[in-house]
Amino acid sequence: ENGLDGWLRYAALPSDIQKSHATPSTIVVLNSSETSPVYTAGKELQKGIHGILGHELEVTGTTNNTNASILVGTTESFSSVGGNTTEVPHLKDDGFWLSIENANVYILGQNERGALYGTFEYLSMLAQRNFSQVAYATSPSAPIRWVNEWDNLDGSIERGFAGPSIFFQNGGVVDDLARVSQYARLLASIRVNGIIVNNVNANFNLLNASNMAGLGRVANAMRPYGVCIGISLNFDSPRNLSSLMTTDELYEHVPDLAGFLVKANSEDQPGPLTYNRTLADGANLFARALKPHGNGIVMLFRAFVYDHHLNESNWKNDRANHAVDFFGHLDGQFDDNVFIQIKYGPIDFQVREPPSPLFANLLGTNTAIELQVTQEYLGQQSHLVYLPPLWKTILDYDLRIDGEPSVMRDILSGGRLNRSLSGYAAVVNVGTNTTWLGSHLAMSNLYAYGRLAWNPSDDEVAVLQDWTRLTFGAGKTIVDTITMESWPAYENYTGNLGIQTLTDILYTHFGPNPASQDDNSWGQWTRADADTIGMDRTVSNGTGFFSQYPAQVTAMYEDINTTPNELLLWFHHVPYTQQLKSGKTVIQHFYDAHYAGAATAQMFPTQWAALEGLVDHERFEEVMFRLEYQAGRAIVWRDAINEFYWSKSGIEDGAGRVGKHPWRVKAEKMKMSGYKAVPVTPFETASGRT
Ligand code: BDP
Repeated sequence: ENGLDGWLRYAALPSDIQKSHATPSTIVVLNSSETSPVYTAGKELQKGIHGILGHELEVTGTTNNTNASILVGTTESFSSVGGNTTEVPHLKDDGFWLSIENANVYILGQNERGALYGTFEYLSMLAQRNFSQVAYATSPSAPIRWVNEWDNLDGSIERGFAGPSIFFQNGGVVDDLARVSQYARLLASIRVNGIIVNNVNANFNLLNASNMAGLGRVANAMRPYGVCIGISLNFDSPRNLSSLMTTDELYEHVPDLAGFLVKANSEDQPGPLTYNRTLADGANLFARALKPHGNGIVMLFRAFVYDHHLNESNWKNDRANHAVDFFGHLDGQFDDNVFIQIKYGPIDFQVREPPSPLFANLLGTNTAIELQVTQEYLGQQSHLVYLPPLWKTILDYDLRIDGEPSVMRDILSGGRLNRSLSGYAAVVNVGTNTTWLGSHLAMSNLYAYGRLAWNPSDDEVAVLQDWTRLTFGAGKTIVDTITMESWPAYENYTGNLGIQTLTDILYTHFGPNPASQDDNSWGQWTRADADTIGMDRTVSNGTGFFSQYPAQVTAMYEDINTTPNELLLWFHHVPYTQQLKSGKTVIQHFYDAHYAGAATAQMFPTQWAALEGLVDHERFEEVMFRLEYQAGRAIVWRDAINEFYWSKSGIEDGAGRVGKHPWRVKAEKMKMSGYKAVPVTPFETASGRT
């Protein structure tokens, strides 16, 4: 088991269960060409039922057999062969109807993609030993459910932690696209319908003739799974490429193009502001090139625009304000096929952020949320962090627009603001490693992303349990073990109370480096000094960031007493001795949380050890290796952060631990044969503080 099939392993059920289950005898696939998702659905049913139940089933194209069968097709194709669809309620695009009555199974998609999604749903039930009789319809919360890959043409991946690109190498598209098809299969099974295949820091050479043809091949590889490809564009391409393809030429190769994604005027990328045009002018320019090619082809324009040459002496120039400063006044000026793609928080994929207030400022504009599956600031797949609880803090957040309920998931479904287009994007960055993300357990995040984009009200623990049953097996010990409290632990040992993940900010975004969080031009500041810590974002004394939220939210955060603890330092600048509601001081809470988080991470290898023999050896060992690493790194984090603030504030830990490094195996106590001691930067990550 090397992880390649992810959650689509179709592992055989025990033979007594296989035998006791009434199995359909044929698979009927209605109206499908070989590149259609319905055809894929037939193949997938064959493969899945063979794997799970051990039966070889025929695929036919006709319904005139009386034996129990699985029928898969669109509602339209079913009606056209005389099928009765009166039971099927209204389905949105990509939705499906699934009816299982003993061995009679009907999987009817609103479109071909929906039929494939219903097929994966049925197989997921079988693989999880769920043989219920059901009849239900489901439709997506939002039409855009995309992934973004930050792959470069040379095969490297920005913030990718699983080896080189499956799409590109040496400046062009790879020859063998087997991994691309396999990825499309995984994406279809979680109902992701679009993918941006190249980095948002886009290389204009993507648009040369040979790469256009290459993109055509990528689109061909993904099409049978209903995954449409799109590309990131560099705003300056026309200036850099002598012979530039036109949108028409691109369509010759990719007739079902999903759309474009543009990062403009951000982190040294060019954009419309460079040419004295507004960001809306820039977005509309691309949108109008796409428009003639049909509805549903969209232009995603990223809201990640900020000044990264900030000077901390002017700390009121708060990076958190920038998205609304740049985009708020443009509301209503974007064409109807433009989406503004907004990172979930106002800064940048931190371990805890409030939702971006831009969602409450763009009332007449399509928006999509940008989540991150690749764990850039969250341990880079070397730390287990199950992300959906973090995402839920955003999706369940009520922004109180005009004093009315305005829960983020209702804004994203288009319902709250009456938008017909809305959506989800996640930066995933899979690589050629057989685990896709570099870690078996990290794949739970990709799985859960698709599930939540389809239905953001799904329970994140139930989703993780489904993933676990599919990926490792249905045993209770397995399911219970993998429900770990990983995100709260990571937050506790890296940066709690809303201070953000205290990583090295300048490039790696990995290990602890709290000093780099101030004195940088990127605006990710903690404002820590000898006596105080936290960003004052109040309207009265601070950066005024709160004023970007609707009034009720502003009022809650403006008052330190109604600001939730977990975001306290995100919003307020306080003395280390400030008392929290628990009675603890800020600094003591900080110390304690770092010990608690590291203690939780120490438990992970022990918990995992219970699965020896219950899961396959290969994955058991690989996961154990990572969890042991995490346990060690959690201690490094704990001590580095605590000692940094201890040195800064001079305030002792009430429990007397800081500086003593409980449970830490120190390098200088080990026998160092062939190694020599070197000074470590930053000092606080070193054993012995030198
Ligand atoms: C930051 C990443 C950087 C990306 C940027 C973005 O560190 O590599 O280019 O976001 O989203 O988080 O554009």
